[in-house]
Amino acid sequence: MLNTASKTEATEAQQELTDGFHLVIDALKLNGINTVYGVPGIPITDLGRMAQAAGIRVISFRHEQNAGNAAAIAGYLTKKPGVCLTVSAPGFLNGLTALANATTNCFPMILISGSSEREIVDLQQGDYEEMDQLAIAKPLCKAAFRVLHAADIGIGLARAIRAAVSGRPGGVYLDLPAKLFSQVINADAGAKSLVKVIDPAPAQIPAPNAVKRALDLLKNAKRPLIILGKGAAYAQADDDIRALIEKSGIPFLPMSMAKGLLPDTHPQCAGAARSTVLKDADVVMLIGARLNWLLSHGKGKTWGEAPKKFIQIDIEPKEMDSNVEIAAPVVGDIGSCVSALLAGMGGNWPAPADWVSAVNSKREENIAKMAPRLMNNKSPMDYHGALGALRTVIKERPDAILVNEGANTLDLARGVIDMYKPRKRLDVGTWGVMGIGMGFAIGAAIETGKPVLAVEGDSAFGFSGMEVETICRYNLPVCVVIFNNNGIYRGTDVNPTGGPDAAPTVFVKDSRYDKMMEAFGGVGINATSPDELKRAVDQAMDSGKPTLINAVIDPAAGSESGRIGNLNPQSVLRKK
Ligand SMILES: Cc1ncc(C[n+]2csc(CCOP(=O)(O)OP(=O)(O)O)c2C)c(N)n1
Ligand SMILES: [Mg+2]
Repeated sequence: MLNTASKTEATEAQQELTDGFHLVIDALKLNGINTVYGVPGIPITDLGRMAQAAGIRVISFRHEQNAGNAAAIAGYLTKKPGVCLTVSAPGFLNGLTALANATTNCFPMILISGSSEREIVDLQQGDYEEMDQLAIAKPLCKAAFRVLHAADIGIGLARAIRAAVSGRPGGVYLDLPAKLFSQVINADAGAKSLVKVIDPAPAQIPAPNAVKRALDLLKNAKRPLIILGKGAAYAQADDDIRALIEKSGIPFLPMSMAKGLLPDTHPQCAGAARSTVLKDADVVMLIGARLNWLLSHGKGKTWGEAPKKFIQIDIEPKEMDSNVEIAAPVVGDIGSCVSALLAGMGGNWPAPADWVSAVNSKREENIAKMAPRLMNNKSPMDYHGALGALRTVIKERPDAILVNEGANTLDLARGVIDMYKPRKRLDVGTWGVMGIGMGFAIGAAIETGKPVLAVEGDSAFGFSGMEVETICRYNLPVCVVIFNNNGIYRGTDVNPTGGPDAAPTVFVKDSRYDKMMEAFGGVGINATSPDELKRAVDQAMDSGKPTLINAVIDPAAGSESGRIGNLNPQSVLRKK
């Protein structure tokens, strides 16, 4: 009798089945991925439904690029890959911009996309949403994989996770053809096929002689400088980085998204003396910062005449000597490198006192110069008046997250709004890309639960503006402030022909973006002075209600391309 019963049970267990849908969900959950950002449609609609039913948070967007940006910033904030889920061909392509941007910025992200039938795609027979997605994704991300058999889903996801977060993080593409989802396998075999990734981003310890070489150079410097990049912020080695900087006494310069790693108000912060320190420093230590265009490639006018030596700390060996000679390369993960440097410094470290006081006086001079401009209460507002108000909002709420994009709106906010804590400033990053705004704001709100202030140029906002509906739908604590100057850079250009078309940089005058938020049940406010703006933002940040404030900025206040107008090619003919 007993024997028969156990036989029946065994047969039943053998017949228990699972399929591609469930294996993808189980693999995500097994690896602690509890949130997915995406847009539904064939072939992934049911995957989203089933994921939600299984307890995964499925955040549904209006456009895949914004879902992708949310996933990317989730990766940056958590050091776990953010997952974006898209439909085939057009949905995939919409998400691909975010994947490429994540890769450029070294944010760990996985774009999982459904795709059409391989047999038809490869014979180019015109399938529904036909596209060779794997081939297209490959050059734009760190790694790309396709899974054809349900039994390989576990391995496929494990490879994607490892590729995204180990070494230099980046974007990974995972192609899941429609047929895979309904493929059925034995449940037992399915469970055994799943892989829990152990130690997905193993520490990479720097070589002791590389650490010593760097410390020798730094110790003998007369005018040393430390530059912190967003790689340093990503590392979450905040205490050691702070200890290294404070023990060394060396002035530090935070790149945009590294602001707040140490407070911008820290006595060693050289943010307000940027041009002086870049010109005059003799030894520069880069921590998770690359010598790309944002640092003028480490050479030329910005870096002055004084000869310089560079120490570079980066996880990617190929980064060394990318633009100029690196005198002391230190290759390893930022946390391990910084702790090795700290340990090697010993008790007695010479503070470069003359240099520090020279940098301090320049900083104080520049801060004093800016102060009165930030206090003006003009209406319509100029950038400084409006930003003066927002600077106080963040000072009073150092835990809030600031998202920022635009041209003048970006460059001036970066300089004016002090940050006090690590990973609170999220912006256009390495590419200076417009369109990250609402995706980053939503991703940050979902992942951290903290209030988000998104300071957006009116053009920048337009790239992701429809997601205000998403913000309302999930009732997220996001306050969007649009610096409405009627256009790109300025709203004052005219069509030189006198024809009826507006100039290419100009938008509808006096638009009321606040009405967009009201359409979805959020709070919309039109603010015309810094005082009004401050009151409205305070209220939004304290209430946590989805809010959009249309901040009316003088259309003549901005400058072409903000601070990077020099990158515009000039027509010799036009100048004649
Ligand atoms: C994807 C993308 N498209 C276009 C650009 C070019 N671009 C740079 S800044 C900008 C908008 C600047 O205007 P706005 O956001 O209104 O800021 P403002 O200077 O007016 O404050 C544009 C379109 C870009 N950086 N990224
Ligand atoms: Mg504008």
